[in-house]
Amino acid sequence: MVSLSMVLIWLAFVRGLLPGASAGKPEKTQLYIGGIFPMTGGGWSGGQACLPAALMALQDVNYREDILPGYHLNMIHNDSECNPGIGTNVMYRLIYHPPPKLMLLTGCSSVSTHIAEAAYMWNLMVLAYGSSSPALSDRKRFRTFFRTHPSAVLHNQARIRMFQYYQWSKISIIQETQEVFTSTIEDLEKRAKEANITIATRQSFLSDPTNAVRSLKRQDARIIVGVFYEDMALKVFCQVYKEKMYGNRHVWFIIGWYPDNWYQKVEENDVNCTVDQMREALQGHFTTEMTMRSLDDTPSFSGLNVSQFDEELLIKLNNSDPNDTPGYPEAPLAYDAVWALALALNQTITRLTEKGVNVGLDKFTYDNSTIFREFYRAMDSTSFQGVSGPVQFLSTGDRLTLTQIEQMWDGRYYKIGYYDNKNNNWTLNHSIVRWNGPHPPYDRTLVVEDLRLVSMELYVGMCSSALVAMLAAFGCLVFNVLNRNVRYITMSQPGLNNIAVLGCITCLSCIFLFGLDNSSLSEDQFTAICQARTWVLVVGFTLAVGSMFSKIWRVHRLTTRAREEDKVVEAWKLYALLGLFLAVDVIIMTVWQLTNPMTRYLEEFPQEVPEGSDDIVIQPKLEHCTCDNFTIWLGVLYGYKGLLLLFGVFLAYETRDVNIKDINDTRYVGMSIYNIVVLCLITAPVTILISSQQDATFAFTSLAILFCTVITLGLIFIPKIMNYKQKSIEETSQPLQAPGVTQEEEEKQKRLQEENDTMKKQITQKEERIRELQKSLKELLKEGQKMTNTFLAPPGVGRLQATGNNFTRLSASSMASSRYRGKAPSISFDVGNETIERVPDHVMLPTVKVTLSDEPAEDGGQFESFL
Ligand code: ABU
Repeated sequence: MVSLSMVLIWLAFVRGLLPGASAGKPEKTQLYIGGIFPMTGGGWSGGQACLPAALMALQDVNYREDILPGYHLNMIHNDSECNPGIGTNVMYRLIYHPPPKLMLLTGCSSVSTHIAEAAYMWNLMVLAYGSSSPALSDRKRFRTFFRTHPSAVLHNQARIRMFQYYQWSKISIIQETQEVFTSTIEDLEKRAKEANITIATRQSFLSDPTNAVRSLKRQDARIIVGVFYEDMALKVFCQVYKEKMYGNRHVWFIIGWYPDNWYQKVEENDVNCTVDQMREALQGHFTTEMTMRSLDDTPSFSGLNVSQFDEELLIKLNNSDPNDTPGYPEAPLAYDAVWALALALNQTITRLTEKGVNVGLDKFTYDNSTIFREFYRAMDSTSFQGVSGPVQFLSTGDRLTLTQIEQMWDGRYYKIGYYDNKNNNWTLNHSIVRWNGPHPPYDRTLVVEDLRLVSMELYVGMCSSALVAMLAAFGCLVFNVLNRNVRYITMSQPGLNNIAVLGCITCLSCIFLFGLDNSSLSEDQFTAICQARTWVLVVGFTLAVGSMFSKIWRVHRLTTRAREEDKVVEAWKLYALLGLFLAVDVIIMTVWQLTNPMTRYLEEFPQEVPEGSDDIVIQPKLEHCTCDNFTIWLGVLYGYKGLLLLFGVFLAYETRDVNIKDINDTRYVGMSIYNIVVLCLITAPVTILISSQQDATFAFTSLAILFCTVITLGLIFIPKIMNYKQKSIEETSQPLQAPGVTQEEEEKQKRLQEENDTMKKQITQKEERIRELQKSLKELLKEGQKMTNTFLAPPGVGRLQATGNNFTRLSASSMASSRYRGKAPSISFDVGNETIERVPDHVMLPTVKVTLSDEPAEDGGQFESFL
């Protein structure tokens, strides 16, 4: 034990650790620097590896005769706990407790910021071995600040490059509320903007990241940059595990300077997750960190190459696991920082000598700017090969290095590439980059727009039906035109019927337009179709319903007006009425289109997640035609058409019993109007209710149009076609009018024809009656003749006695035909007190009077004859 202590003491003397170690040599002048190391506490406790590295450097510097000859460099240090308050306290103690310190060595950005901001007031330089905050690059604020630790902006350049490479254009950020991280993120935002990368959300937290992580989840963050100290990283990823924000849908980018086993310290940091859970949450995440060890084994100015440095450091760390030691990655920076200041001090001696200032470095005081100025310049121009690589300071006091990118897999970090910030080059070993899923995650949930389209089968079915109906309508039109001179057709207002057919065809063509959607149209085309189909349907409806309305109105006039001249409705008036309806349509539609043109509107439905896909959601959408004040315009149109239909129904009801021969389709037209009203009453509200179901809406609307048109055509034309078939061509094809006969004359002719027919019927009936009476008379005369032969009677007067039971006395009288020529003859029968008289028209017959009596005749019955 004693011998081991002796060896160590000897080594210490040999390495110049102890003052006065160089026994026999002139006493060295002691120089002091202050060291502020974060050894404990939260945040970054990198002092645990950096302090031994710095002490190692001091040893090596003091060992070298050519560096600071005659001086022995000492460091008085204390723990800042990475806490700005404690760090500032340590600084004051170092400053106000002699001896004066030539420089302060710091780590942990939040401490360095406070110290570096104040140090210039004591002519003190600050050299940071462990401060990454980009804020520290502000020379105006941190006038005497240098650092061997590169700025965190170098992370950002590498990150942006990665985002671009994997085509991630939307990222999210979570940060601990510390200036170091805020300034890092500000720089990241600036660079992201330049690279056209969107920051979807930026969450910050002070000590509990729970809500921030939840918020990221709510915002569907996928590519997430997290900047926080190691203790917070544990909390963040425990929450990430709980929120399931890892795996094949997420990529995390965090800081790479935590020790490799940082995630295992769950217990000591009171984190409510197991190591396995942490490992699971961290699987596949990326880290970025500046290279802190030389990439090759080139010996540094100190004589050590990086491997030798690590070996020595391990001894200093008592062979504790470097992966478990905070600050182990930064240890070369602390080693090089001491070398940098030693070399700068060395340079200062030379500079002072050159300037003829014969004052030793030990004469430095906080108000001595001479030494300070030279020291600053020397530091500014420092350039040497360190164990961390080339050490050189920019005008901002920063240092440039490569950025190293690593990925964790199964709890281990693997180097996957480097980014050369100076030359903007990068090398990425793609073969070792792994993903939790089959491909790199997407930077957002892919929202796949799914336009709900009318089913093709339904569209084809409805269009085929519409086509058949249109052909049938066309057939009706042809029939009507070809037989326009057939009396039966002529008397049914064929012109208006033709217009009704055209209206039906127009409405049917709407079915083709209603089914057109995004599958066949562009957005602009759809907007055009929106306008077109409204016009087509409105005009078609008016043509069909308006022409039937005109017809039924004419019949109504004909049957309800008392005066003959009021009954007459000239044909031009019917067409004018139809024209009026169309004009109202055109006015409404034009004003509508000009003030609130119809446009395409996409109705969005709740998103659907397809089975087996985490990255894609389906966003169902449905195209509609709409405009501003759509309901008002619809109300105007429905109101107008509704009134037309309502009035049409009234007229149809009023004329329901009218059966005017040759205005032969009145009743059918009325029925058509009823049918249209009923279908419209059903269709209009139902289509509004089911408007979100494209197939149902299309089917319902199309069927309504089909029913309306087909029933209308059927009611108007089937009876005509049947009638046409029944009647012989000779009967029906007699031309009614000579060419050149006016419509008015035609009407008059029709009325006369009707009257003539009615009278003919009456004549036929009367002729029949006359025939019956003549027959009866003849029989009576025959009977009379017989009786005259039986009984004696004076000439001209006969008396006869009936022997039958039914009547006992019969008298008959007749007048000589010569006396009554030109008057209507009559025959009368007296039965009891009643006389029955019949006067046949147009027949010149003698009057025979026959009296029937129940009483027995005194003379046994008498027959009087005037023949
Ligand atoms: N690499 C450690 C940096 C620590 C800090 O900037 O606070």
